[in-house]
Amino acid sequence: RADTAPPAVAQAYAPTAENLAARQWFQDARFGIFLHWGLYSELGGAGKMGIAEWIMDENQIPARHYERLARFFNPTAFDADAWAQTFKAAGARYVVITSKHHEGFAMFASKASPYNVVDATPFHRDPLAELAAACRKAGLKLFFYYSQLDWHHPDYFPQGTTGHASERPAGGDWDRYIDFEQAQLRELLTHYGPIGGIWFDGWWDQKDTAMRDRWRLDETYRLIHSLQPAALIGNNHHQTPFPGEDFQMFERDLPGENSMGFNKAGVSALPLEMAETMNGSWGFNMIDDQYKSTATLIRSLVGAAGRNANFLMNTGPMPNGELQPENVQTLKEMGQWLKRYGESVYQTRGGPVTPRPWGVTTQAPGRVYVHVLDWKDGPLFLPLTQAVRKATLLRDGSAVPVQPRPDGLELTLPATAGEGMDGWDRVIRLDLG
Ligand code: FHN
Repeated sequence: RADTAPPAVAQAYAPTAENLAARQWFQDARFGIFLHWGLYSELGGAGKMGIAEWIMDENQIPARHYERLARFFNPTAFDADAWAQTFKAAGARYVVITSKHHEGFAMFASKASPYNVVDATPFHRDPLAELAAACRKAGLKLFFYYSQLDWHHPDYFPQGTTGHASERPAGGDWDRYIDFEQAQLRELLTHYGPIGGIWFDGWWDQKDTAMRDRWRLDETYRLIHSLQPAALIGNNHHQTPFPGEDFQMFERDLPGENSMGFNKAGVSALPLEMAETMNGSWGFNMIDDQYKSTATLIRSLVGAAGRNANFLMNTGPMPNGELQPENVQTLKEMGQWLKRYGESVYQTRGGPVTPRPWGVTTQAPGRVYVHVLDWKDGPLFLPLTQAVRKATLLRDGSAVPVQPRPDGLELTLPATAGEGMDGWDRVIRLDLG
């Protein structure tokens, strides 16, 4: 079967007015923070391949041994308000946190399984409840990541394509697993106030098995939308969106690019999002110090906006519950850039000019922003035929000479790129009309 065929159970879906409004909000937001936090965070990426949150699979740790990590999970320095303030100052408008990753451990109070942060750890606190309250106070929307793949639940059977076979039970009741998943989603959608949405991952684990059509996606999506119609559903299945989904994400790729080898799906008409790491890992990785520079991350944010997509940037909290200091510094710098240049990103849409080798454009009513990311010298041609009333360099408001051409216009860029953060993206604002 073709990878892109929707699952057989899919039915038609008509989003509600609240949901459509939430999609607009989502697109206006443009910048979110992703958090991978779980038992794996304690081990700091010391697995065979260093993908921190995959250590259970990488090292083939049997569930009965891995479970012991819960006894030591005690991130007493976790301060949800401090996190929310850091994200807010970075210019983010929403937060997505792992409520359960592939390891199967619930980072929230769950009656559906004792394998959760409140019942199984000495911490006994519900970090998602604390974060929900802090985000609400700070004016950030909170989304929950939820892994459909589960290396711990005995009914997650047969094992899928990830290969985590170590001491897995040799049988299981798949429908019981889906009931469990839905029970946890019900908890997430009823105990934390209005949430931004559910960010699914792990469906791909069973895409090549007989279980592919047995996820009961329709039922699960209907449950979510009936509990919170405005909650947006996205599923990182790397395929063209299925009915019932409200946005499409691309993992570590700008929409339409496929440098990772698994984002083969076409770009849909739904709101878009690109998820990216700050070093090479999603979960906290103490041995990976290949941090991307602030300039690189801003360029990804701008590249995403120019392709009409949000930028969801990940950080992996440390075992004590604090954010990594290296990441906090970068977040601060992103906030400084967004303070100056935010109008060219927030509440814009991609275009009107399609992405070019030199950069991208974003637009808002009556305005176009030209983001010049790579340019050596000479005039820059823009295939834009609308009349331009005024062209200004956003960094200091100085006028940019515009020369009309029959098929567009030519901009004369300043001879030098700006200093420091002003040099990451030369933004020119065109006022139309
Ligand atoms: O396997 C996961 C991975 O650990 C991480 O959560 C990323 C985030 O987009 N998604 C999965 C791979 O597609």
